[in-house]
Amino acid sequence: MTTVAVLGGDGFVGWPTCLHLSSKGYDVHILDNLSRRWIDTELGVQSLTPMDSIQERTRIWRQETGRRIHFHLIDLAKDYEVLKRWLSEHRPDAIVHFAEQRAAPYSMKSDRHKNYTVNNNVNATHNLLNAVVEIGLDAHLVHLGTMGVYGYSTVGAAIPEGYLPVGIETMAGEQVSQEILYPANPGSIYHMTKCLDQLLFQFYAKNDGVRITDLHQGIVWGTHTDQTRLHPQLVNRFDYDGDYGTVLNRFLIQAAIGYPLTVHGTGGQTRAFIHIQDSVRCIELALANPPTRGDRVEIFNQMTETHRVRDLAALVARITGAEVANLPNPRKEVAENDLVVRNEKFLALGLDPITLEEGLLSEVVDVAKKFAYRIDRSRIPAASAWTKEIASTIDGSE
Ligand code: USQ
Repeated sequence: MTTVAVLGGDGFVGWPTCLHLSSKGYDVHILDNLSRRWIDTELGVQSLTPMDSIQERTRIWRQETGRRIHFHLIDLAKDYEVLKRWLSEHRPDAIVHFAEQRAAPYSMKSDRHKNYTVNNNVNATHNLLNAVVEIGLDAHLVHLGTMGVYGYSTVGAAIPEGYLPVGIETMAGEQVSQEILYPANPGSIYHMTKCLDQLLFQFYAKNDGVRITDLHQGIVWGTHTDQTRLHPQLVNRFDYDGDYGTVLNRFLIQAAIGYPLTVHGTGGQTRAFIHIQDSVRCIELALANPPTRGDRVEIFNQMTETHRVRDLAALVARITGAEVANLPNPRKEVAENDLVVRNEKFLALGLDPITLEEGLLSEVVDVAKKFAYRIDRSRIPAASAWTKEIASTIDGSE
């Protein structure tokens, strides 16, 4: 049986990944400090869906399927020695690393939130790499990165999967070509930490031969997977608030409760998307196709389609009859951009993408209607401003 450690296995993509891998026969160990639950408490919000404790979730999974998922309360960023001891005792074959603060607006809330996000994310990744090398563990490390490392320039050229071929002229006037890591261009402190992660991976792959796959994931939408549907207590978390809710899921929840869809600015931002079911399938595919020791970091673009924010709002409005509101944008980002992304590598491995279709969109609206009584409407607006200037403009407009 292949043992996989899922770091951050209690989160929005982590939990359905654990269920998916367990159903595929992996021996799954969750390492998590439950920080996401503490942040809910800090922000005074809760998942739209009622979530049980992690221990209760794993108990229900065992009851329903006979399979065990183990839980270990470990803080990767703070407890280096505990992490190292756990890895040397369990020696997992593979490690999936989700254990980072993943919301851009949360990372921009205040100087404290910036520090927390940088310290937590960079230390977690470095502690992990450091420990793996120190104990001589040849585990395949699969990291959940982000499409946001590329940035959203308006050039319009297709974004390759991680590496960019560049032509350079030698001193002798000869043209040579070289592949470089695509230039990092983060749009938030959170996205910046994922850019820093990339450098850590490059170094440890080169210096110590660590086998690493970095998944540059787009915005996840949807809530259920085949396994979370099995029992009400296996339900996934579902964020709707202005910090953790992501754009399409927010629009669907807003539509369900008659709240005007919160489009930032003109809604000309184009982003990459992937359904949660495809997200967990991609992680399975990545685990099944590890790089060889000594290879460079393997990078996949984990997305299936691109959409413009205002087009998504128009689609949700058409299906549900919701109104659209164009709000001042709290973020510093390009107002209008095109986005073309290469994703052939997952398609070649057999990914059959789930694309936006009304049935799946309506399913999310139905989930939101079912739990609408849990929504605090005052937590819907996105209140984290990217700069002090933007904060004063937004405050002034209210
Ligand atoms: N937006 C709106 N209205 C809203 C919320 C967002 O117009 O109510 C806009 C934002 O201004 C932005 C776009 O929608 O232009 C995407 O925002 P988002 O909150 O859906 O996504 P983002 O902050 O980029 O972060 C999310 C996840 C993050 C992941 C990233 C993938 O929280 O963990 O890495 O998506 S990506 O966007 O491809 O970098």
